[in-house]
Amino acid sequence: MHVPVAIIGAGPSGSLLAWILRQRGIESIVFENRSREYVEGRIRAGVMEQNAVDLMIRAGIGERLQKESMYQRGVEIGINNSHHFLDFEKLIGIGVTVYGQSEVTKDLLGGLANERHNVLYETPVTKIEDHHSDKVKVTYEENGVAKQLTADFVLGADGYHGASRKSVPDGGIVMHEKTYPLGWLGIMVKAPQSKPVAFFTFHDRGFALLSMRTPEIQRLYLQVANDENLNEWSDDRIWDELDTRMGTPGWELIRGEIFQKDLAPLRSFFCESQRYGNMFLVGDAAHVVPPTGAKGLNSAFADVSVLSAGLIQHYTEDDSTILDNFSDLAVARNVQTQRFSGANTAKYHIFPGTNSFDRKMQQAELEYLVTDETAQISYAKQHTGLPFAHWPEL
Ligand code: RFL
Ligand code: PHB
Repeated sequence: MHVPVAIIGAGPSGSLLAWILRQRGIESIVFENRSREYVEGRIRAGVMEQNAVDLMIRAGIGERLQKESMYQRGVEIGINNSHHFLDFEKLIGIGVTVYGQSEVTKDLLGGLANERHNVLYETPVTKIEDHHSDKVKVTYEENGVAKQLTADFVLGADGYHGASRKSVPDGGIVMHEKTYPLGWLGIMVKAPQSKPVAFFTFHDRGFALLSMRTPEIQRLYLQVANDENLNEWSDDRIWDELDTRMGTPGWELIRGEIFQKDLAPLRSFFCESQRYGNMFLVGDAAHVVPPTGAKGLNSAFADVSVLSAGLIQHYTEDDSTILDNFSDLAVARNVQTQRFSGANTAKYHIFPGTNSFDRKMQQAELEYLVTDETAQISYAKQHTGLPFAHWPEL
């Protein structure tokens, strides 16, 4: 069998690519290692940039997002228990949107299912070969049986641990990586909102973040070690630690039932090229950022915007200009996102080996940010997201 486009991974990147291409009549098949329920239930990102929101809306899959998402006009920053509001809306006329990644994937995978799109769940891709030919070979495992097809293009949207990037021979793509001895202990909580915006805190006991998913469901994080034992964190210990790092007189962090606890180790990683022959890499397959900047899902959607624009131009106008520029455009944006996410991580976290001088400089950096309007404008522009280089014609 030969298909125009084989997409590996049905996370946000792969499912949005399949959805957009489908709107323009470009046929694709999607391979997903896990079940649909698993992908839809994966609690991850929560904050979307306006461009990511607009892409969903333009693609005709943003109806529920427009109804149920929560717009936020800025963020709050805590510096050793004093709270400061940065009003992005006032500074640059734009805020961010809260809509859980699990809602994004439910919308996209639901949309694809309604249109009977070919998404093969629990069907891992095991091998990709002949990247430089116009028949890239994909081997996958369906019900335990190895099968093969060929494609004009393979889109590697299979996340950091996926098969697509690993299929590139050594040296085929230059990669850069930094791991941190830090993790985020995340909780999902049934409780009303304690603040109308996300709250990032710098504290002598480490970083903490208050975010949200819906008016009734809150998402909170604590900086811990990357190999932290979650069994040592009772609900009471988590709440007490959050209170210590976030609390201030006159404000109360509202507690509630914790219905999920998870640990996310922090990582920075990117590929210097997002193309190898006729295979393109998008989203976490090509780059991972520490979550402090809320950029992972948004960078994935920026990649998808340019790549889908390129594939649509290629198939409908027989013009490969955008496709041929995809990798350079994607990498240029993603390097900037790495810089912002890394710098934002460095502002707040306590790193092993950090001394009192380093901590005072971190604090001074944040104090400058919360008092200087020029610094705030620059921060707001980066937090709310860089432009997308191309948009698909829909
Ligand atoms: P995903 O979501 O990892 O999806 C890849 C899919 O590929 C499948 N797969 C395979 N399928 C077939 N064959 C194989 N061999 C395969 N190998 C893997 C996997 O099962 C999976 O379904 O990558 P994608 O689509 O590129 O999406 C990226 C985002 O998930 C990620 O960047 C964000 O979640 C990052 N992130 C955040 N991003 C934001 O923009 N805003 C946020 O607020 C935000 N918060 C976060 C985050 C990530 C976090 N963690 C857990 C790392 C908060 C956290 C805690
Ligand atoms: C989240 O809501 O999960 C979230 C918000 C902001 C971040 C990271 C994660 O920077």
